Amino acid sequence: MLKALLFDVDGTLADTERDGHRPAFNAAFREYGLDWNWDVLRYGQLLAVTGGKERMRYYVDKFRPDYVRPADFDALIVELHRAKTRHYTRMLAEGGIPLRPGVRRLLEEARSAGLILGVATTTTPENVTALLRHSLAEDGPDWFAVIAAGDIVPAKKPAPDIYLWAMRQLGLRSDECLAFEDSENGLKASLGAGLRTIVTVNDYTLDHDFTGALAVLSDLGDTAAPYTRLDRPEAGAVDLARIRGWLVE
Ligand code: XBP
Ligand code: MG
Repeated sequence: MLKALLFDVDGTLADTERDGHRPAFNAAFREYGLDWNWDVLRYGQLLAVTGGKERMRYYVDKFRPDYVRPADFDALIVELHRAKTRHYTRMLAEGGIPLRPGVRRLLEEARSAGLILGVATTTTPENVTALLRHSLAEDGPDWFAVIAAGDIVPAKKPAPDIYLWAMRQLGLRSDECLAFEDSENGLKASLGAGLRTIVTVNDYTLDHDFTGALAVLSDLGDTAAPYTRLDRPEAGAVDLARIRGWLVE
């Protein structure tokens, strides 16, 4: 029986990567006088690595052989990441980033139906809270029984740990939950945790391998703007009835 819906955040609840995290990283780099600048294309390559601190290290390793690391490089990464979180949460508070199509509708339906909602993400807890508060509702964070985020598990997605942690907190088994993801790394994590998973793609993840997903969709869709299903011809709006149908196919 379906008891809980577990959501990835970045790219799934909202398109936060290109116009949220990316400019926030760049603002932090400028603040620290670094000549690092991540354009849209480069950021797409950097998304191969989840986690902001891990992503900055990967950038230096892979793309900046010219950069001479200071002795306190580890501390610098932590500071940069803190600055980036500050810029990101400020940007959310100032303008917000809208939720993706159908997200609010499905969250509201699930809540009224008594399903448990949860978050399982690689991003920092403050970022999740800020997004839910500014883009969903003032009490948005309280809609979720568990917010599993950031460094709470050392091994980030594609490792399944963050999903396993969230399910342990909820006291639920994987067959009682359903995951929502937007990327190959995210899908690996959810499948690795034994979760059936609905994928909604975005510009950065369109060409990812989504083998094993329950359904691969353009987005969750709304009646006025239906989703298209990428793994077979189908359109509509994802609601609980449709999800339950997919689960027994
Ligand atoms: C997204 C990520 C994160 C964000 C940046 O993960 O990989 O690293 O890009 O956030 P998910 P932080 O899709 O699982 O939410 O800088 O806070 O890590
Ligand atoms: Mg994601």
